[in-house]
Amino acid sequence: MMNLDEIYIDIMRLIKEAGSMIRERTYKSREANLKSCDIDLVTEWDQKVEKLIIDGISSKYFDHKFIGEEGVGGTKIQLTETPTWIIDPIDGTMNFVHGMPHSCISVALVVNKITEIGIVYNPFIEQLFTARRGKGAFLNGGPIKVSTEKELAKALVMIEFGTSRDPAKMDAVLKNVTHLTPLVHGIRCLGSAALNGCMVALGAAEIYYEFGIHCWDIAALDLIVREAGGVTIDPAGGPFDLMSRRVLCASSMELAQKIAKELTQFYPECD
Ligand code: LIP
Repeated sequence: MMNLDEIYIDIMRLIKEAGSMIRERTYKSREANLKSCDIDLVTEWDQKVEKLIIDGISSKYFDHKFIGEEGVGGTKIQLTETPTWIIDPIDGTMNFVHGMPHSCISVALVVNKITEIGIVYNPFIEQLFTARRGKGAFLNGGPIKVSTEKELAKALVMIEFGTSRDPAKMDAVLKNVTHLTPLVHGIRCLGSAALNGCMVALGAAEIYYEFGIHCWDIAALDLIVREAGGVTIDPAGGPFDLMSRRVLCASSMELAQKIAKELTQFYPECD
């Protein structure tokens, strides 16, 4: 029998430790290595944070599995019924490298393919978003709720440009910006998928969508948004698939379906 209360205390301790580790580093070095292309970055701190969390959890929970952005756990991306931690050690690595204080640690625990815990922690401006299934969503311990706005014309929409220079993908991104700009209240981009989603949970924005993200970018935000009263669906309007590399979250299903109808779709290869 899993003791989720105890697991939650353990992961919070590790995330706080990881946050203290990276908080000091952001302005000190702009060094980064490249992954899939010149805008897909990794720093030594991404790897250190992922290792700290995996080592900390696996020293106590021997059967837990890990899907981490940096592959420190060595496992390939495969979501099974086994308790699995989905970890983005630094979401918003580009921001981190530039010293822009919008990066976070994003961690979710998925058991039997159901997300039980979601945590997004921005240690640079001390924003800790947390959710446990069925228990609501919180910012720094205080409950948060999505916005009640139902009009697309009054909705603030979080978007991203992503970490790929694939021309087909960029074409879809830019078409959407051009098409949506006159239809919505405003368009914003924080440079972190997880923090964009948390803005919807907080009620500070109504919509966030992206094509090309990975499961580690969105696993935690999905639970946080739903626990704050919002929805997460596929950007074409169907059910959300964590491994599809497509996400649309919104403060209501009504608003989610309204924007889904307006989007030029892009279908990346799945995780
Ligand atoms: C990135 C996000 C960025 C999003 C990319 C990617 P990384 O994660 O922060 O906002 O557009 O799709 O998910 O590489 O910084 O962890």
